[in-house]
Amino acid sequence: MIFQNNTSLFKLINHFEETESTNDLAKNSKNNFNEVFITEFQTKGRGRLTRSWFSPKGENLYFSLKLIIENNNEIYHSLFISSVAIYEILKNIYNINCEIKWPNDLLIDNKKVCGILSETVFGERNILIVGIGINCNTIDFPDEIKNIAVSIANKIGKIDKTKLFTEILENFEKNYNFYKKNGFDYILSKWIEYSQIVNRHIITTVNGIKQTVKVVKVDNDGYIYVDIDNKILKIISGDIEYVDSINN
Ligand code: BT5
Repeated sequence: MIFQNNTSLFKLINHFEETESTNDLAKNSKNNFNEVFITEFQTKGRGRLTRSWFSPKGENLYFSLKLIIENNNEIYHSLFISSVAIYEILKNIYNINCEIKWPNDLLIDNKKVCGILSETVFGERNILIVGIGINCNTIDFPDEIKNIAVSIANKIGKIDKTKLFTEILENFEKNYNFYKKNGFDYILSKWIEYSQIVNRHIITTVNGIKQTVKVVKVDNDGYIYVDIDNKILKIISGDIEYVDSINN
């Protein structure tokens, strides 16, 4: 399979038939430039914490962007750039109604089509790894995730995943270059629009208790703030669920 790179941001696309996790390949690379690792099959695809990522052979996209970063703000910001870039391709080129779920999952009909796992390596040069899994052509998911996972094929039929990959990389570069030149504001405003998160009710765990709360704002860095008994609280990490769905 040929994965084409039309960007100048990434110097190399490293393609593997099989690997444990593309994030590990990216982590272990000694190359001193931005590059991408992509595979047909992951034997130990990872989610956040200790979760796993269902990665059947040949069907979907599993890849990691390895980016050399200049300052630490770029870590969090680049994740928003990724979800914005993927959203725009799905929506504008494939005509799929999707939404971004904080911090950077992508949902179709409230089910997950894409997950993003970021990892960092600090050293002489600091490296950000953005691991992206997109369900492209899987039709049937295993029982454990069949109620929460969806593929592009489930929505619009099978697609050419190599084409989707090239489109996403190009749009990532476009948004990334814009960000490097102009800062995070515009990317964040797009992310807020695509997630429609402000004023929405979410379920999240606060102080160990799962509760439904309303999002009141997103700050300049993309952190969300919720209203809990008239106290405003910043959510830094964790999982959220949307209570009310949007019609876009
Ligand atoms: C994520 O974790 O959503 C990040 C997934 C990142 C996967 C990519 S693939 C390329 C790169 N290499 C890797 O090893 N990883 C990255 P999290 O938010 O923790 O979600 C994981 C949870 O989503 C699991 O516990 C399941 O419930 C569910 N899940 C697992 N596989 C799924 C899939 N293919 N589609 C939708 N949901 C899935």
